Amino acid sequence: MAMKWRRRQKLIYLAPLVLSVTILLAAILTLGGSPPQAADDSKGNLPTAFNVSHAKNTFETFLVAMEAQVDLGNGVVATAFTFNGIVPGPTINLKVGDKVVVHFTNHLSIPMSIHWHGVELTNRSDGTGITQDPVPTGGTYVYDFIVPRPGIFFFHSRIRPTNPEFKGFYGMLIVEDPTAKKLIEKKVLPDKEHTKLLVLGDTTVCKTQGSNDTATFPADPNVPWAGNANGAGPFPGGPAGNPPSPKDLCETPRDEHGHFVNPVVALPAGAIPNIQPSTNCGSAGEPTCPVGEGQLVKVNGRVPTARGGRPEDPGALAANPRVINVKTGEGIRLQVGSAATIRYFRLRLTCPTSAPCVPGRVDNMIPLYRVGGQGGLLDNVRLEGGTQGTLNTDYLEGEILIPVAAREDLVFVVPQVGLGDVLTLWTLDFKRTGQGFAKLPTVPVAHFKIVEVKDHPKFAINAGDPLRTHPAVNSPIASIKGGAPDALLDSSLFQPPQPGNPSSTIRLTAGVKPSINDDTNFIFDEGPTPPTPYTDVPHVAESRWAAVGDLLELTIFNDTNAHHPWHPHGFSIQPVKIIDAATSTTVLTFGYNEFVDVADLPPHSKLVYRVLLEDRPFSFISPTGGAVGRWAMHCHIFFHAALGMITELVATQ
Ligand SMILES: [Cu+2]
Repeated sequence: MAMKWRRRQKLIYLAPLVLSVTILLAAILTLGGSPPQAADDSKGNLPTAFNVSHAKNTFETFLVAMEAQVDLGNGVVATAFTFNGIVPGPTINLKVGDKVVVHFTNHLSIPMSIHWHGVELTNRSDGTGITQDPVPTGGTYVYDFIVPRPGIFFFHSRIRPTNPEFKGFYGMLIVEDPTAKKLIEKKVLPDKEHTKLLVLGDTTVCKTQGSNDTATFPADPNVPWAGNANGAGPFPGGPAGNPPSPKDLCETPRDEHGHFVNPVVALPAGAIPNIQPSTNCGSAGEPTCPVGEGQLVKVNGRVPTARGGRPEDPGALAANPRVINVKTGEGIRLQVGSAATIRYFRLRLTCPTSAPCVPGRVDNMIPLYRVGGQGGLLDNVRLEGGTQGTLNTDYLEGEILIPVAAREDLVFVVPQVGLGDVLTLWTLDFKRTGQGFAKLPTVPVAHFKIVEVKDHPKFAINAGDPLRTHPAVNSPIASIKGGAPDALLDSSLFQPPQPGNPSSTIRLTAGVKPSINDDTNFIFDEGPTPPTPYTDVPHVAESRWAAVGDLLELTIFNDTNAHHPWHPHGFSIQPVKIIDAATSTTVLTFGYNEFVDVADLPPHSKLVYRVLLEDRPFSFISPTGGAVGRWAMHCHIFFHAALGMITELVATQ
């Protein structure tokens, strides 16, 4: 009780500080002639959030939503939506069990929120249109929660998220795995100095009116987003024509709801266009529905340096390249997260030339080992890709697929190559869509330059190596795959009855629009007018109901031709298996335990997962909260969710 009182006192004292810090930040970050640099120079070190609390295990900070001019590199200056003036926003570094208090102020012209993606937090801090009212321009909201699980997480708006995230409104939240320190000591993992954060995204920036391109990816040897000159996707002639083009988006702009702006006023150079489709897209007088990937790949807020050639045969780097310096034989840990709205990143690390550089390999690939990601470290090191079970993953073993909103913790060993050589991490096209490849050019994501050659490798890693099962830590991930699961509640039996579906299978459909079981009615935070108060948002026929404490086994049936990154809020899941929907054959059994919050759903398949509806502390500042409440579940390709591929899990006492 004493602690609670002290907390309240402290927050009261902080109230004037919130205002002054907000004004100060806005002043610092909007004054001055030249635009500020993006958050970093693509070297994998990002600015961190400042902790104003001196209380033990407490992290208290301020985030301000604001427009800012951001230098994306290669001469591109964009007007971005930012947290505190930078893209990505400041990284929040935490330990398991930390209490987090974030004072959020919205200085953007449209309503915002913050969703703490993947964090199993108290319901009032989930940041969706069913847990809070949107924070209006000039408004504030205090988010508070405890982080119960390690992992790489991120934060973004969940009030009409498509446009804000495309414009740069995201940041990373990293909860250190408690076993990492010991594993670093044992040289199982690279140390902090050799750990780099790569925050991936993409965007489109308008050029001067009349000069925007009709092709989505114009060939230009000086910029890495260009098509043919720097290695197009697998399509001869390049991926031109994948709608909508920057010309469409910038010269016939849409408003934040996806409707054409009337009268038409082309966006100025540097503007980032709205890509959110209207709910009536495709009908007469409405823009088309498809929303292409952004024209520019961004890594830590910067467009990576261009490189000629292609992954199989890397060419010359552009002048004055931004590189991460490495030494041969070192282990490098990459913590990679995606804040893209649509794009799947398929990452491959390559040798300096077409010649193999890793002993035992006949190609020029350097394998990326997965040591963890969304739920902290794994029990054992994994190689992903290739054929897993009998599932063809459509990417090569040793590559890594980063679906929308996924995060992965990767390690590679710098091979014995020459001084000055450069390894490149590329993103290649992936068969994400119903038509196959997304028709995206292959471009670099990061470059690693050899600045010292050492004779003997000092770091080694192999698939199967123990991590959390290492004797030094002996802390394997708990399994929730055993035991009989509980049934969902039948809300038709409630007094009074509530809309809902007690089936444990949730079917993703794409008949008229992306939807759940062809029900496109549940659009709680992307529609033209999100209902307020948020408590008035109705439940729908596809709502699922369950009691806190229950162990559920849910099946997500992807009854469409495309991949969808499925994201249940509030409770991390453990994937059990993937079933081929046509033959009912299990094609992949997850033979290891991992907690995740985004799972890729291959086309025409069923993902079976377990989820334990664990309770958690109420909010420090509000008596409501805990695990009880409404938790969104949706495809994380936001425009799919916006059009109806979204529903909710209602957790009751
Ligand atoms: Cu989707």
